Amino acid sequence: MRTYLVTGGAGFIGSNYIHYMLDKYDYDIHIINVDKLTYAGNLENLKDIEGRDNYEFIRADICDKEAIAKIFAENDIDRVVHFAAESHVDRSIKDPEVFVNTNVLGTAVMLNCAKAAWELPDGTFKPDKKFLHVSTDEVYGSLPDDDNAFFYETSPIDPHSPYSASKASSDMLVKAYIDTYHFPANITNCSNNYGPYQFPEKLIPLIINNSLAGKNLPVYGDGKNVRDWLYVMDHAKAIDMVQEQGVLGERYNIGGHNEKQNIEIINIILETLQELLPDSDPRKANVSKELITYVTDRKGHDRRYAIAPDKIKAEIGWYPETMFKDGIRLTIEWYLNNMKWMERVTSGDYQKYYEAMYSDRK
Ligand code: NAD
Ligand code: TDX
Repeated sequence: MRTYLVTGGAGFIGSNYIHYMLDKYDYDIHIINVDKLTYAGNLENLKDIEGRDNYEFIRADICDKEAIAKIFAENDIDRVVHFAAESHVDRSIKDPEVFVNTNVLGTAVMLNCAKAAWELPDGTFKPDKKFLHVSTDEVYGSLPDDDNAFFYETSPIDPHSPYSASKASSDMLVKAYIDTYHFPANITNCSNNYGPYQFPEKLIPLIINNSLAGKNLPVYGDGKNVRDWLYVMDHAKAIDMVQEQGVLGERYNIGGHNEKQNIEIINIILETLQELLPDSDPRKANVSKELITYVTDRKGHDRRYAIAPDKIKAEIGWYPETMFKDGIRLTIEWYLNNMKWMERVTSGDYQKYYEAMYSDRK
């Protein structure tokens, strides 16, 4: 039975990945979820699997060398899937330091502990040990408004925000371990994810939540920035396929050729909510294009992201299975059916954060 060490498993993508893996492999794998539970970590995302004897949660900071080394010492880890990170660009603009700590130093700790646990006296590694570093398309910077421009694995690394700079740095550290030690790792660079359990600081859940509450829908700049949206379960599947079928040492882009302007996304959400909410639901009257409010642009706002997924398709056979029209419907339905989750997440710290982030936007 393979043992997985998943970092950041209480966050958005990590919790969806754990669900995906336990659905797929059931009791054939053992998962250890290591998460610090920052504002973005929510164990409620995993409450349906609590108590399974092949799933275990350990609260730890990936920057804590001793805690991470102890987990490797006490368990024969076969796979590391490294999600844990500070992930929100706006937060990184306000407070870059924690991004450097978690994303760069935390990744260094993970690499070092895995290397120490897996390395043999002759400098080679124990067989069938693999580390997958989950990264982002934002490391490639920004594309022009040109429908034929894409990010390839060979595109220059050109990050702009403190978030993407910290992720690019962590990618480089993984590359250095691969190049220097032949460390058994892969890097994946994925486009914007959407789906259940996403923290409502990110565009899609924020727009769903604000629409239902009749609050303004803040659009940064002209609303024409483009993101390439991928349903989170398609990302989870890609990670598993890269780890099991990818060539060690290689980087794989993950994305679905699903580029949309932010304003298009907002309009689709409003239309879908209008369709899904029954006339008897008082929130239906709140859902209106009149809520759309253009606000001060994000500093250094990347214009367009678009992934060329040619390599992962040709070499591994992965392709996105969820059409955006289906994925966004499933996502909105999930939020409508889980309003208690949303209420708990948006109370407390998140509200304070929201005020701090938006009070100075006119
Ligand atoms: P998230 O913010 O929802 O979750 C991050 C998780 O990491 C949380 O559970 C948090 O508690 C945990 N964490 C943070 N700091 C930690 C630390 N020091 N020690 C241990 N745990 C810590 O993020 P997400 O959207 O799920 O993203 C997961 C990964 O995927 C990140 O590495 C991110 O860069 C990458 N990624 C995200 C997207 C996206 O669209 N969300 C796209 C591509 C890549
Ligand atoms: O209120 C908003 N208004 C708005 O116009 C918010 C929160 C966002 N936006 C815009 C900014 C972006 O162009 O929407 C777009 C998407 O914004 P985010 O949801 O903040 O995502 P993004 O900045 O694109 O980064 C996301 O995708 C790549 C994740 O947060 C990263 O972790 C991932 O690496």
